[in-house]
Parts: sequence; structure tokens; C-alpha cells
Amino acid sequence: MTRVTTETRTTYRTCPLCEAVCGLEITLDADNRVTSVRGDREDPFSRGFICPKGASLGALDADPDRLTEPIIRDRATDTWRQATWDEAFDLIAERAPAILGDHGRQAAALYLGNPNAHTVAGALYVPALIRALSTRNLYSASTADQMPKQVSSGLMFGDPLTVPVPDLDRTDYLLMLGANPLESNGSLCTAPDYPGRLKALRKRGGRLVVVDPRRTRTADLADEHLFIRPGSDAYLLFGIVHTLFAENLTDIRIEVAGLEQIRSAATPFTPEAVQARTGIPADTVGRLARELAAAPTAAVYARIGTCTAEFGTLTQWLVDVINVLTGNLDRPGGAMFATAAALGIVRTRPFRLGRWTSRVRELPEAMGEFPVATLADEILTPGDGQVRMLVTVAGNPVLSAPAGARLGEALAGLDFMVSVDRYLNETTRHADVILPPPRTLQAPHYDFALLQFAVHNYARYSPPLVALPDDRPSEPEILARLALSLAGQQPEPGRDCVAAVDELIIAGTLHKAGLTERRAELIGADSTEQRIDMMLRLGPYGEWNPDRRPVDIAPEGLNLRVLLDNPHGVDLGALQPRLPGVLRTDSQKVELAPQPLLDDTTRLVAELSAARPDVVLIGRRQLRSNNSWMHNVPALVGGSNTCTLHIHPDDVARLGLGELAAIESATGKLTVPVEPNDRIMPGVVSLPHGWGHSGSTQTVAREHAGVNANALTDDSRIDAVSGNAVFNGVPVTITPV
Ligand SMILES: Nc1nc2c(c(=O)[nH]1)N[C@H]1C(S)=C(S)[C@@H](COP(=O)(O)OP(=O)(O)OC[C@H]3O[C@@H](n4cnc5c(=O)[nH]c(N)nc54)[C@H](O)[C@@H]3O)O[C@H]1N2
Ligand SMILES: Nc1nc2c(c(=O)[nH]1)N[C@H]1C(S)=C(S)[C@@H](COP(=O)(O)OP(=O)(O)OC[C@H]3O[C@@H](n4cnc5c(=O)[nH]c(N)nc54)[C@H](O)[C@@H]3O)O[C@H]1N2
Ligand code: SF4
Ligand SMILES: [Mo]
Repeated sequence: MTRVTTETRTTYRTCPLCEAVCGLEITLDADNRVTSVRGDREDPFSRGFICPKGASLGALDADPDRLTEPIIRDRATDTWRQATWDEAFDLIAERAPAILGDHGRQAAALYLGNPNAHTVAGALYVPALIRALSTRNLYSASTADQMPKQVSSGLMFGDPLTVPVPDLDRTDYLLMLGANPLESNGSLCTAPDYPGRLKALRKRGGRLVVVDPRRTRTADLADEHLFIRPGSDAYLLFGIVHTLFAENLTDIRIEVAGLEQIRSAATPFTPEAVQARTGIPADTVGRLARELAAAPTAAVYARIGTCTAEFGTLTQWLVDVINVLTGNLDRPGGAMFATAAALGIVRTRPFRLGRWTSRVRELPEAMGEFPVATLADEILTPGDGQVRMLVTVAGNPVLSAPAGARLGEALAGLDFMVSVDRYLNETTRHADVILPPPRTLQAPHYDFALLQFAVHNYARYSPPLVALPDDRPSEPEILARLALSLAGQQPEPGRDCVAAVDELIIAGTLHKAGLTERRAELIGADSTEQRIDMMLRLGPYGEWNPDRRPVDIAPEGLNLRVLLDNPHGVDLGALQPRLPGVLRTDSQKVELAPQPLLDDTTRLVAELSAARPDVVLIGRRQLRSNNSWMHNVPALVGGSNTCTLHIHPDDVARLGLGELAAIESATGKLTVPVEPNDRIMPGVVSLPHGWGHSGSTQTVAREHAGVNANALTDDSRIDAVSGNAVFNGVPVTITPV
């Protein structure tokens, strides 16, 4: 029976789909179905901007293939059946403790995927799961993504979360490497309507230079685009550093350590010496250095194309070295640190790298994690400490990790696997149990992580738009119950286990702050909201912070009430200088020459004259994709959003290719549709990641399957310092099919 109704309501909420944190205006009908999604014009940060992914939030929400109940797999027949929540957790409580009892804690591994950076569950309740498992086998999408930036920030500033962002709205000169925000909408640089902000930069007379092996849509917006050979950004940046010293162009305005070491480390990298490696003429390198030094303000920004490369950490380090040497770190228009409103992790001791190493390849940990590039090794290699059980939360590493196909084979051999995920997909199909979170609209939203990297200080809280039935676990409840079930306990269903986690943290935090007696003042509909209220009150603008930064609309200081009263978000002002207060280094100075980076520079010198492969593979992002998991939305697939191999027409002719080609690397071989494209460098080919859904149960995704680019990437090649995966510059051979 269809119920016809004209009753609708309009609600507001932050888009959870990418780092741009756009405000959305969502209309719901009487049955709480989404009838329209628009940009929220009253959001002071995003001002109505929306992209095709955000606009499809309703279709995503209504996806008939999205899991709504737990499912359990019968291993003998490889078939799934629906289960109750109690059945699902009982199975976990029965199986997991036995494995841990027989083989010890390290037998369990945890993999955390990208959406954890966007959900309240990921920020506030995953830590409880990590503590419950207390295994060193902790992995996440971070080591397939931004770990180089976190490690370089940890070494330079003492805190891996203290990451400078380009002051996009005020800078006069932006040098951007390996980022394509016109498709990605930006990363480690939270900036809704990135395209509009770049246009504004040019309109006010600023200059934008884009460095990318492809002439991207972002490059089309720029004053200048430079092709660069994949994986060679560290050489280009060292060439710039060399020139800044050689031509006396430095203008250091902050306290630094290691100046002489970085000067001498840059000696071998003359613009002439790096030219052959990067493909960028020596004159241009010198000119870039002079332009950066001469601009009234300037910022260098480098993202995923440069992180997922062999010298990723060196590259990220050199970005900030140049920002320091040109006097642009921590000044308006340069590269600055945001001041997020919610109290974050309070780090008192300096960042340390490699406090322990992985069992099989002896790779150093970074931020308590091992590289996802060695997860398959830890599962496949027998011995004491072998991983036998895996929990994944919001991740699809079979499509997103290097040598993903090998990882898929490893997952098939696990003794037990649990996934918290919305879909049965290429990774979760190996699980024994899948626990699906409720609808996105049934969860609250606050950007604990992303607002630390915002180009303008801002806060916005979105309560759940649709109520969650009492007997339907929220994602925090799933995680809290999972943590207890893994330890063999059989917790009562209900919100109590979430409240228990929150109470512990609230009590501990208030105790540390000497405010225990003020517990009763915290407001909120549940313990999650009360915890958020506490984080806001204690944060840099907070009501309980005696040194708070003033907020116009909240003279008494920020708390949850202020955010609830301002559903479109609160403008907290332009970025402000934060040095030396944010530093956690032993020296209390910015470290320009940390030893692990100097050590890796020796390797960079050695590689200067290394032989170059004939053809290398890089990736690309597509406006209407979101890593691996939005290909089941009909409006997003098709058109230009297809999994094709971009290759220069000269290479097509040289290699004699037709419509299809075979592409082979050290780890795999795929057959792919050829798309000749004169916007990519000769000798470089590009395949987007996140595809390869031929075996999927998702009906739309299966019809637009594509191939898994990570069947070609190599998990034995990593960025030596951070352990990050290398996706760009993969040697391949291409032959006609
Ligand atoms: N070749 C190549 N590989 C890459 C990259 C590249 O550029 N090239 N990029 C890398 C990068 S930057 C990243 S971040 C990784 C991403 O790597 P992953 O995080 O492993 O992969 P995603 O495709 O983002 O998968 C997200 C999963 O979370 C589920 N999900 C979505 N929303 C929720 C939710 O609210 N709760 C829960 N529990 N689950 C949810 C989805 O169904 C999906 O299974 O991929 C990396 N892989
Ligand atoms: N539409 C859409 N948006 C997304 C995502 C998505 O999948 N789709 N994923 C989200 C995630 S998880 C992330 S981390 C961000 C990433 O956001 P971005 O960092 O902007 O990522 P990309 O768009 O992949 O841009 C990377 C660029 O690096 C170039 N490149 C490749 N190799 C090299 C190299 O060696 N040197 C240089 N200089 N350039 C190189 C590629 O050609 C590409 O244009 O995007 C987020 N936003
Ligand atoms: S740019 Fe990102 S945050 Fe904004 S609407 Fe699109 S997916 Fe959502
Ligand atoms: Mo990412």
C-alpha cells in the first residue's frame, strides 16, 4: 500500500562523504525518506556548495542492497543468512575468545577504513575497540593515504596531528603537487567549495601552480601546470630548497633547529641534477623558488599523489621546509594550523616513530599502526603471533590496499573475521559475521578529525535527523558490544554499554581538568552528546576554558547548546598563528632536519641516477566515485565515471594498442579498456582505484564492475619512513589484447 502524503520536513546536516564537510539541506517525507538534498546556503563555511556525491545521499540512503540486519556466513556452503543481533554477538563471543586463548592477543588484527574519519562512531568509540583487542596488529587506511604527512609533522612539530594547511582564502601563491581538488574536493585541507576558493585566489591576483603527471581539471584552473615524472616530487622540492639557500632567498621568521643540516642535505640537489629525474627543466625549478620567495605570501601543498609514493615522507617534510624557509609557516596567507573547537588528544610527549616493529618484515610502527602493506604477510606467514582473526570497521582493503588481490586470498584463510560495514563487498565477503550500522541520518555528526585541517575555523554539530528505534543498535553500540563480545562477555543489548564507555571518559577527563563536580552541567540527549558538550566546553573556545578564544555569537564560550542553536554551523574566524604553543618537540623549536629524514635522503641521493621504467602506473580520483563504495548508486556510475586506462595517444600508437590492453606488473595482470588521453604524460598510464566489483552482490556496482587497480600495486614497495603504500610510479608493461 502506498501512502500519499504532502507532509515533508526540512533538516540540516553535514555531508559525511568527503573531507569538504559541506552543509546540506535535506528534505524528508512523513516516512523519513529523503526527497531532496541541496547545499545549505546558510552554512558560513560551505555557503551552499554541493557536489554530485552529496546530492546522491538520498539514493545512497535508499540503496536496496545496503545491509539493514546482521548476516552470518556458512563457511561450508559460502552462503549468507540473516541473523538477529543477539545471534551475531553470541557467535562472536563464542569464537573469538577461543582463538585469542589459544594463540594470544597478537592473533587478532583490526583494520579501520576511511569512513571512520567521518563518523562519530569512528572518532569516539573505535578507541574502545582498540583497547579491548590490545593487539599490535592495528592497521588502517592511513598507511594507504596520509601517514607520510603525519610522520613528517610528528618529527617536525612533535605531534602527528599538528598538520599545517594552506591558508587558501588569503594566500597570494599556491604551489600544489599531487592533488586534484576539482575531483576530490580536497584532502588534509578541509575546504568546502575548493574550486570556488581557487577561482577566488586567481581573481584577487594570486597565482596557482599545479604539478601533476596529468593535466587535471585543477590544472585547467591554474596559471601554470607542470608535468612531473611520478614519484619524483622530493627531487623537485629539494631543487627548490637548494635554490633558496644558493641564492640567499631564505627568510626564516620562527625558531628552528637543524638549519645547517638541511642546507647541507640539499647540496647535491641542484636544479640541474634533479631535472632528468623530474622532467622539469632546471630553469623552471629555479624560477619556482624565486617566485615562492618573492610572493607576499605563499604556501606549498602536496597531497595523495605525493604521499603514496616511494619518498612520501621526504616529500611532505620538504613541503613544510619550504614553507619555513620562505617565511610562510604559521603566518596568514602561508601554511597555518587550524584551531578545532572540540578538545582533541592532549599530547604531552614528543612523537616517536618505530617504538616496535612488525613480526614478519620488521617494519616500524607509526602512530601505533603497522603498514597495511604488510597485513597479508602477517596473515599468511606461520609462526608465533600469526594473525588468525580480523575485525574490519568501515574498510574495503581488498580494493584499497596494495596488492589487494593477495590480501583477498589471505582473508580467505583466516579462522574468523567480523566486519562492521554497510555492504557485503569484496572484503566483507570473507567475514563470518557482518554487523551493519544504521542509516547515516540516524547518527549524529561532528567532524572531530577533519576540522583540525580546516582552512577556516568553524564548528557544526548535526543531531540524528531520524530517530533510532530502541531495539536497533547504533554504530557506537555495535562497537561497544563488539568490544565486550570479543572478550567473551555477553552484554545486554541497549545503550548502556555506550554510556559506560562515555562515563569512563567523561569522569577521567573532568578529573584531569579538576572539574569533576560539574558533571551534572553537561547537556545532551544521551551520553554521546554529553561527551561532545564536554569536549566543546574544554576546547579552545570553550565555556570552561579560562583562556578561551572569544566567539562573537557565544560571549560565554562554546558548548553544545550554542551548536544546537546554530544548526548551519558557527564561524570561528580566520586561521591564527599558533607557534610555538602547538609544538611538542624536545627542542620546543620546529625541527628542520629530523634524523630519520636525513637518513632517507641518503637513499634519495643514491636513486638520483636510477634507471627509469618505460611505463609507470598512477591512479586518479573521479568526481562521482568515493573510493570503493559508492558505485552502487545509479546516478553516480556511467558517463565519465568508468574504470578505463588513460594513456597518451603516442603510447597507444607506439604500443599498437586497440580497444583493450593487457597491463602487467610484478604482482598481477589485468585486461582494461584503453582510453587515449592527451592530458597524461607519455610513459605514464592511469587507472582509478576502488573498482573491481565483478563478483559483487551489489547489483548496480556489478554491472559497472571495472577492475581492481590494486591487483597491480606491490605491497613489497613502501615509503621507507612511514611504511605508507606506494600506488604511484608502479612499473608496468602494456600489450595489445
Ligand atoms: N591504487 C590506489 N589505492 C588507494 C588509493 C589510491 O589513490 N590509489 N587511495 C587510498 C586512500 S586515500 C584511502 S582513504 C583508502 C580507502 O580505503 P578503505 O577505507 O579500505 O576503503 P573504502 O573504499 O573507503 O571503504 C569504505 C568501507 O566503509 C563502508 N562504510 C561506509 N560508510 C560507513 C559507516 O558509516 N560505517 C561503517 N561501519 N562502514 C561504512 C563501505 O561500505 C566500505 O566497505 O584507499 C586507498 N587506496
Ligand atoms: N570524488 C572523490 N573525492 C574523493 C575521493 C574519491 O574517491 N572520489 N577520495 C577521498 C580521499 S580518501 C582522499 S585521501 C582524497 C584525496 O584527494 P587528492 O589528494 O586531491 O586526490 P586525487 O584526486 O587522487 O589527486 C591526486 C593527483 O596526484 C596525481 N599524481 C599521481 N602521481 C603523482 C606524483 O608522483 N606526483 C605528483 N605531483 N602528482 C601525482 C594524480 O594524477 C592526481 O591528479 O580525496 C577524497 N575525495
Ligand atoms: S564535496 Fe564532499 S562534503 Fe561536499 S557535498 Fe560533495 S561529498 Fe559531500
Ligand atoms: Mo584517503
